[in-house]
Amino acid sequence: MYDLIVKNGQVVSPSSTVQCDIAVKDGKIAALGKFGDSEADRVIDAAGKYVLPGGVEAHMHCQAPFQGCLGANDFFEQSVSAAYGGVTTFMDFANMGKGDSPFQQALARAEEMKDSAIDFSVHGKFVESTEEAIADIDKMAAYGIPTFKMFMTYKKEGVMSDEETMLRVFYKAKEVGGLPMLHCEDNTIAEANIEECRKKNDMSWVNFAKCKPVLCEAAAFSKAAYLAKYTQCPILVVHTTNEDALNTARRAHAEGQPVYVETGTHYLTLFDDIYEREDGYLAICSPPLRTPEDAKALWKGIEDGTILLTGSDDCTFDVDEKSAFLEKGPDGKWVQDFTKVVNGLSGIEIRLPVLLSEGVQKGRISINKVCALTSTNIAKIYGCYPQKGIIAPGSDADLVIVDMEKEVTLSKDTLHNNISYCLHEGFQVKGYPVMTIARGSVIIENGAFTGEKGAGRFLKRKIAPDYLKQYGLD
Ligand code: DUC
Ligand code: ZN
Ligand code: ZN
Repeated sequence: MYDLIVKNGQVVSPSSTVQCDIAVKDGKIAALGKFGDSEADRVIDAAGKYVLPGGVEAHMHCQAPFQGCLGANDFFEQSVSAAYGGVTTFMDFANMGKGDSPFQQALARAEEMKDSAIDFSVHGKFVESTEEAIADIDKMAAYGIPTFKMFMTYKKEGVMSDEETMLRVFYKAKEVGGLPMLHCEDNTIAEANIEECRKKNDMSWVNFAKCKPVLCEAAAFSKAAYLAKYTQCPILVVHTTNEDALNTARRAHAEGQPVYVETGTHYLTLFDDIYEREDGYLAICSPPLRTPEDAKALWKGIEDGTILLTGSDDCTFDVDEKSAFLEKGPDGKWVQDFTKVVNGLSGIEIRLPVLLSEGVQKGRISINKVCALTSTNIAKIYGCYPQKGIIAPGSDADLVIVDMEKEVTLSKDTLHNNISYCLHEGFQVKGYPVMTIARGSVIIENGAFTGEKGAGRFLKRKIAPDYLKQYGLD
């Protein structure tokens, strides 16, 4: 007797869409095939709908002290919002300052995440390369934390890794089967530009984007790719926004160099014209929003396989945090100073619908590609495949049922985070997750959360050596 059967759905993997039933027992997928209703305690009819492996979100910053702010969701709330967006596993980063132990901070982060309703994991973070810090890489990898984040900017915030740190982490990560993750923006370029704006006394939202242009990101991407080549270490570059950076990745891929590339749905759907608005500060994030032409290059990068992953980079800074350090002038308008605005946007709940609607419905990509970009590829490269990321016997029964006919107007009122604005307010999507199942339990159904606080488990990860040696996830 099975616990659950999801029947008649179109079951999606990166390489196929097949109509079949999914039988679930003890939180795992027991079998695929054709089953009778009497064979399970509960039967869900997914006729006319698609069933995808639950989303894996490996890039978010929840309750992460940054630029004087923290974010409005706690980890339980974050997991509920994620689940509404079809996400059944998420990962966050250790909070790090100089002198902290990366391993201890990663463990502390895992502890903070334990109220989550969905499974979770943690990435290490490096801000310096003391002997003790580097030695922690062994401990993290052995514990099931093989991914380590480094920022190539945010020097003033005290979280930038210099080149020495990057090199040392790369060498050690390579030794233990680890994968460094890079936020690529050249700090020197950004700071010099900010200084120029300061001299001209023009710290407008628009100038924020100009201070961190495409080449600021591409220069750092190139540096990271060459250091990775030199050390023969695989890397993953997060939130890539432009063609220059993608071309560096393409050159690396042509040589087989494992440089994995993520982009964010905000870079596909939101553009830098928002910075011209009075409330443009709400869209301040790093890298900044770019142009529609840059977004076109990203869709091309997704189509040709240069970009294999998507992440939301979710930060739930509400209006009060975004504006906490700003002042209003005599005209009642904001005195624009982008250096006083915390960087970050929300988006964990809308990654899947945006890709279904802007990607599949508009004929840019297949639903199989959406499966790869939101789940399978992420599980593979972050080392939790095939436990996560695929609908196959033996895998966790993490499923998201998608109705491609469902139309939703994105709005702060339709989303489930604790923030009172939505940069996609009024954005129409067609194709939406309607049910989310995490390890066999239905956690979103009929628009309601039916999961449990604390039901999520810490996920130990190990990356397949093949993915680290040579570019590609096959
Ligand atoms: N970018 C953001 O916009 N926010 C958090 C950190 C980051 O890299
Ligand atoms: Zn970043
Ligand atoms: Zn980030």
